[in-house]
Amino acid sequence: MSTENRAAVLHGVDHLRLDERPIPTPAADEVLIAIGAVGICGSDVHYLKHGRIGPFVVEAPMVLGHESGGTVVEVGASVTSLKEGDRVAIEPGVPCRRCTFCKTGRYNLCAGVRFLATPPIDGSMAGYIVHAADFCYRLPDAVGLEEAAMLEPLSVGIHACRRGGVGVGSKVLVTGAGPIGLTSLLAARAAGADYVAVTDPVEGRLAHASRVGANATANPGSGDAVQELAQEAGGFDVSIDCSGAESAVSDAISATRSGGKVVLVGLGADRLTLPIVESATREVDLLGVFRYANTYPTALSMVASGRADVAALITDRYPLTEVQEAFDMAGAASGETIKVMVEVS
Ligand code: NAD
Ligand code: 572
Ligand code: ZN
Repeated sequence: MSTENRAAVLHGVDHLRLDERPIPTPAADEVLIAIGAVGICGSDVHYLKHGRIGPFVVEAPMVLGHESGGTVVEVGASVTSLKEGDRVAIEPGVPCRRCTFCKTGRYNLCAGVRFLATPPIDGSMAGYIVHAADFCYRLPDAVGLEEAAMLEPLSVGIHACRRGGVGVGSKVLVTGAGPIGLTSLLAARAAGADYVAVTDPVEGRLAHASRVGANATANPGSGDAVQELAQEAGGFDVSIDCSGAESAVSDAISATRSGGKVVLVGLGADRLTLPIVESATREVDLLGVFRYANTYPTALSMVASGRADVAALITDRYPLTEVQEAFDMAGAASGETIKVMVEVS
């Protein structure tokens, strides 16, 4: 075990630095984890570029990263579920466990959740972190640490599909082909969807969607492309917006069959002008998504069994020493880049 703990610390807008941090000591119910791989999420890039997301303001130096996998190097006094040497996926949000939301299983809605790399909580882009043992999931040998990191964005896709009731035979529209749109596609496929169409204005992203299993793709900028997709499908049972774009959510409502569901994953502007009368009178339900709950075991099973090829979404890799370059790549608006992975040890 190294005695160093180098961490990617956000000090202010466009000011990311590798700092040396003390190696933390696990509490009784925690484990100390040597981090192996951390995916860069759009929220990490947003905090770096703007120093905040809505009311969440970075007011003190904060370690970035919340999509991570690593190896347990020490266990707290009361931990029996894990041992030194276990490789784990880290679920980044640890809720209070006591409120009504926690007690009824909707712990993603807990107001007391501590989520990695959401201010003021430090993230996981570091040599070592401590984490609640029951929010760490032991990996089978066949699942690597990069795939473990990918269980996090896959969880968002699984939760979106669950919210929309995606199942065997569903016809699904995904608007937005970034990492979250593509994990929603993978999750829909794994849940048994028959037909998944994906839209995005960026051709390179549509090409990636086709490679990982989209049945059809369309550029929303070209004529009536989304309407034509809807006609071909006979109306989508479930549409999942993963863009936050007003026009995409509008398209999603119009493309969904009467009685179907639109799942709002993408978060863009605070207020959107939408065809709300159409949504109401055709009973197209609009459903919110806030992260996920109870998804990690399912995500791990999907990946371990080969039903969700999350590795196919990893387009770029950098060592921690080149973390600035990694963020430059993640922030560049390139259709070729989907998920940038930072290799820590
Ligand atoms: P991303 O920016 O990489 O992907 C968004 C994609 O939407 C881009 O490829 C963009 O070209 C595309 N897009 C833009 N306008 C479009 C349109 N009119 N029609 C179709 N596609 C369009 O982001 P991501 O990391 O994939 O995340 C997607 C969204 O999900 C973001 O808004 C993010 O904040 C949000 N998110 C929400 C939750 C949640 O809990 N609700 C969790 C994770 C991410
Ligand atoms: O993987 C979790 C995740 N959640 C995102 C974005 C990216 N990754 N969300 C969008 C921002 N919200 S938030 O409530 N917030 C900054 C805490 O606006 C959380 C969900
Ligand atoms: Zn994220």
